[in-house]
Amino acid sequence: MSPAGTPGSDAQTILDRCDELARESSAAHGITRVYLSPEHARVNAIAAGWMEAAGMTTWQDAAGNQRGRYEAETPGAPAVLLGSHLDTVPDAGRYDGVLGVLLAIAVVDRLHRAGTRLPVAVEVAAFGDEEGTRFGTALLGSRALAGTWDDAWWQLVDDQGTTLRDAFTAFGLDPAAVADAAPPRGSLVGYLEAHIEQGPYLEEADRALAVVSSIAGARRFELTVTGVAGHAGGVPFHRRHDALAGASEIVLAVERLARDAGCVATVGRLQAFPGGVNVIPGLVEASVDLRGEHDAERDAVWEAVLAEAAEVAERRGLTVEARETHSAPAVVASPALRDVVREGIAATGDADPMTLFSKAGHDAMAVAELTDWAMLFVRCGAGGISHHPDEIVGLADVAVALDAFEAAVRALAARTAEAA
Ligand code: HGY
Ligand code: MN
Ligand code: MN
Repeated sequence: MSPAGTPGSDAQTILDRCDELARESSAAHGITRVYLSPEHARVNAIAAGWMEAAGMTTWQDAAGNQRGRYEAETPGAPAVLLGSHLDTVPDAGRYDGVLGVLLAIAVVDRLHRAGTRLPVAVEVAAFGDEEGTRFGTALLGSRALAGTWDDAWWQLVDDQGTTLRDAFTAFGLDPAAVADAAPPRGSLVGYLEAHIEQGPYLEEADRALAVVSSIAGARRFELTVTGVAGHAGGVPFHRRHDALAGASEIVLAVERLARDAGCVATVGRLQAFPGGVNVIPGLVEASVDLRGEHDAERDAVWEAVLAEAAEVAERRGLTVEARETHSAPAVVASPALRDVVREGIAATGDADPMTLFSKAGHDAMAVAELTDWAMLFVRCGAGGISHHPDEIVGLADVAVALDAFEAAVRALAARTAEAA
């Protein structure tokens, strides 16, 4: 095997596979791959082939997640679950989620090539819907695995009007069997996820890896601002009820209130209707994504946003309605598994691993309902850009991440055996 971090190495194979999966997109240009799409089915099949080549038995679970299991020295032993997601945001980068799935498969491939069987099995989950791009509510795949599925989600519809229920059946899944995605209670010893940082801090610190302390809790809303459409020339200002002007004040309030509270908030989508250049907008639909390290701080920001929106509505003669579309509480990594990731990073020669709080959401937020979890962050370059085609990771960083991830898995297996 080529030395780590060189062409032909395991790390190069991982990057080549990221490039291969990047070609599976519904868009003519860029990477867009959503839950229960033909592209989702194709990347599941490709990942299954790589899992099988790594000595795993594979299956697609009842929620469309691609799964694999590398048996323990004692068949049927509890497993450490590794994973991340294969779905993307629109016009995505090629490493968000995908790198974590491929690092997981590469760890198993190393064990398999070495003929090693651990005291625990190693399972991999390639989750199908971390982003929530298609149906608005995120973490659907990992929540099914965690056993926290909400039947109210069956009525969610995508932008074509297809319900989640119909998308399930079109993908060959049985909605009534979604609970089968959850592994038996007690069958997991923990969940480890490797993921690109999606931020600038590792690059600024000139470090390759970090252990994650916690993940911000996120809430998403759909805002509807209703005014009165009218003639762009004929209606004097004092008679206007301009939904877009009002919504614009609210967007700036979202930014200011979140920033002042140390949270983050984004209006990622905003549409004005009827959309004529010479028509005063009578209706605006906008999204709000709001996150905080602590749920209480985040929720206080939302209350302040609603209060300011009410003032804008009153002053401008508008109505403002907010509908929550997603909510995931902040989660703290389990100390024992965080130590295992720290041990893995230390095994690569970084004696004092960096710790980072994740403002980006991850499947670990959902899996936290089922088992202990920890995450390994990998530096991404170009200022940490992500959710963008310019997302980038370095070959050497992937190599050291693979070494750290393998060491963390071996450490968790050893600790589990000692504790047995
Ligand atoms: O939005 C997030 O933080 C994640 O990438 N889904
Ligand atoms: Mn993402
Ligand atoms: Mn991600």
